[in-house]
Amino acid sequence: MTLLPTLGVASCLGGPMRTCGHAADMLYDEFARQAAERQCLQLQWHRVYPDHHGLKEEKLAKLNQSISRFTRYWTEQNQAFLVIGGDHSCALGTWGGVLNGLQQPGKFGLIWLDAHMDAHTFATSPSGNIHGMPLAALLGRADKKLAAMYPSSDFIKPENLILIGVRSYEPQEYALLKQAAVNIIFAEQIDRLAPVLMKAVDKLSLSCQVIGISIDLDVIDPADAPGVETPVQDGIKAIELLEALSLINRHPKILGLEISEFNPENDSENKTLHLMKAIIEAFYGETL
Ligand SMILES: [Mn+2]
Repeated sequence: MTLLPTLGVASCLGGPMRTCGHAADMLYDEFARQAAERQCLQLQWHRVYPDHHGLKEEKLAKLNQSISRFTRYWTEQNQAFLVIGGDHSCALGTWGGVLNGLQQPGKFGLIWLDAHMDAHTFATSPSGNIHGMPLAALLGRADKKLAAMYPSSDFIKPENLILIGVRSYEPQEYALLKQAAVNIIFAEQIDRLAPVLMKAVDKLSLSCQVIGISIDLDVIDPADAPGVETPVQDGIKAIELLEALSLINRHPKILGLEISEFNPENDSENKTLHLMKAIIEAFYGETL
C-alpha cells in the first residue's frame, strides 16, 4: 500500500465563493468510507488554514508561505505528494515551494489543466480574484501586490509551462502568456486527451528534472464535474482525464499533483467529489 503525503488547503480566499475550502475534509471522509482492504493508496493528511484576521492579501501571503514549506520539504526529499485546494491560488504556494526545494529551478516543468488561463495580474483582472492570477506570478510577471503573495524568488521558465484545456480567457492574460511564448493547447484542439498529455510529459521530460501537474477541476466538462467555482461548457470528459492520468501513473519525473476549485455547493450527487478521488487513484493508485 502506498502512503502518499497530502496537504489540504482549507481556504477559498482567492475565489468568489465560500465553500471550496471544504474539499480536503470531504475527500478525507470519502477515502475513510472505503473499506481498508479495497484501498489502493493511503493519504497521509496535513492541513493548512488561513488566519482569521488581517487583510485578504496578507492572509494569502502567509497561507502560501505555509503551503510552500510542505512542498519544499517533499521536493528536497524527492517525495511524491498531493495538494488538495482550496481555490487555485494555492498554486502560488505549491509550486513556489517546489521551486524553492530544487537545486536547479530552471529544470522544473509544469502542466496546467484548466478551462482558464489564470494569468491575470491586479492590473488586468476584471474580478480581482487571485485564483485567476497564479500563473502570472509563477512566470515572474506579477505586479507588486501579487508578487507579495508568492513565496519564492524563482520562477518557471515559460518554455517549461504547458496549458491544456483552455476555453475561457480575457485578452490581457492571453497577451501575457503569448508574449512569454507559453505553450497553450485549447480545449477545441483536443480530440483525445491521453496523447496530448503524454506528449506534454514527454516534451517536458527532455528539458526538466521534475514535473508538476496542476488540475483545476473546471478543465472537465460541467456535465461530469458540476461542483466547481467557475464552470465552462465544452470541457474534457471525465473518463478521458482518468484514462490520460492512468497512462502516466506515477511517472518517475512527476513529483506532485495538485487538484483545486472543488465547490460542493455546485456539486450534484457528489459527482465531482467522487471524481476527485478517482483522479487521485488514476495517477497515484497502484496499478494491478
Ligand atoms: Mn484555475
